[in-house]
Amino acid sequence: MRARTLIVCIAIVGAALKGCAALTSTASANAVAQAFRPAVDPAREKRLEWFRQAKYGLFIHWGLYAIPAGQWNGRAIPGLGEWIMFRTPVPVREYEKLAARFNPVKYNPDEWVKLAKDAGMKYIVITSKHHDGFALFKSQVSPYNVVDATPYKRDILKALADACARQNMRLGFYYSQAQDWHEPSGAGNTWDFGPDEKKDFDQYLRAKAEPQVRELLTGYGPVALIWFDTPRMMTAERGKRFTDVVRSMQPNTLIDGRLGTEGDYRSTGDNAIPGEASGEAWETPATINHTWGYRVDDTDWKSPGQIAFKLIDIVSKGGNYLLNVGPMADGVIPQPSQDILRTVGRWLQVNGEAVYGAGPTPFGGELGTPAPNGAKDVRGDPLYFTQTDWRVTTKPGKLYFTFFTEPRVPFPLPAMKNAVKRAYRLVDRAAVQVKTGNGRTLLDIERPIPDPMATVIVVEFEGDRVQRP
Ligand code: H79
Repeated sequence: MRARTLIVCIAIVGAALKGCAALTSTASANAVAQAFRPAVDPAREKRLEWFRQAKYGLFIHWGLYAIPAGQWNGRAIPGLGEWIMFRTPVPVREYEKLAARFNPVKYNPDEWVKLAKDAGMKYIVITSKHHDGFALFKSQVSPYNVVDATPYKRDILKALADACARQNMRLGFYYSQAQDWHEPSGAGNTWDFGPDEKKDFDQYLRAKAEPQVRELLTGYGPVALIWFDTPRMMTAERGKRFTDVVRSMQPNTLIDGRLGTEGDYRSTGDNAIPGEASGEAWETPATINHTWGYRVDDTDWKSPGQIAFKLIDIVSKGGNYLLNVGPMADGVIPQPSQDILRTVGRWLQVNGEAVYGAGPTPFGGELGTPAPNGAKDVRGDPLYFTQTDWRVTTKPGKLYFTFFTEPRVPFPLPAMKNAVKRAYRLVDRAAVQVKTGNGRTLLDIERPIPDPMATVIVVEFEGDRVQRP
């Protein structure tokens, strides 16, 4: 797929478009995303205020699957690390034996929160229970949890919630509401329990999923959000039972876009970045390599530059970036993940003004163009020829141009009616000359740009918002 993408890029994009380009897809046709239908709701807008400012969060996938780390009986099981029980498949009676080996003595939640802070991330979302059914918190309704079933015996989430409270970090919980491969009536485990259609799914929801979500909203302080996933068999009525639990217990807690009924914001597909900007609140969950749960053999990390591009790209389209790490079974986040996050964090320390609280591009031409003939990707979403050289984010009276490659000089601003007051480099506030030529406003950007990873030029203009001609 990647090789083909490259060839298509060179053959078509190279001829048709200026600058470097890559072929990506949008998530707009994603079935999950379509379940979300936003209506104007002042209470929701209020709940979303922090989320719209935050822009960048840390996703953590951790559970029993970190022990096999992608290998079962010496054999590599392809796919996502956290899906190993399904893909092998492993019977419940065998998989649950992993709990006796879960003893993450190096787990240090204060270090995890500090890492998120150093990375410039403003919220953390951790798997409280993934599809395998194992809870990282003490539960009264199922003994299949870290306190009752492991030698570690301590509540992972409580320790993380305490560390987040100490360091003023927002914390949310991923909860797999529909799939639960440990339970006879949960969705997904057909190898032990037969087809889903024959299960008493509501029995599972009432006996485990709903009460566990209640537990998460009880013992862990303010919960920033609940991140539901894969809404199989989730009717609107079933979804509403979860909404009622969340709203009645913590009215400020956000609900993501994958519950199966309306949530507070749109969730794109996994790793799917839309092609265009949107004013609604949305979030892309994404991997830093190719798996969510730790796999010993997945060392294909995205570079800090790639992560920075995705972050600015997403912010310029109005969204949030929820970037994942998969800690190892001993409680340590893989060093390469840490290094990558901290490198991007150092860039954000200087350039964060272009990210936090910034709005989407008022232009859009810089994002690229849809592929001709309505071409679709494997998901069925429209293909985009994405431009990768620069992006625009905004605040009242300001435009932030982030350049990922050396810009063409002089750089012509996209057409706008507002007069430009001044321009400067964000890194050192050095003035950038503003000229006009052929009716265009031009920036005399000094080359080479000071930060080869990405350099931000701030353009101040008359008025609050850009007026297009
Ligand atoms: O938690 C992470 C993933 O485990 C979860 N969402 C992110 C945030 C997720 N659940 N389902 N999926 C992602 C889609 C999974 C698709 C596959 Fe498969 C799993 C492809 C291969 C294994 C299911 C089983 C579809 C084909 C075989």
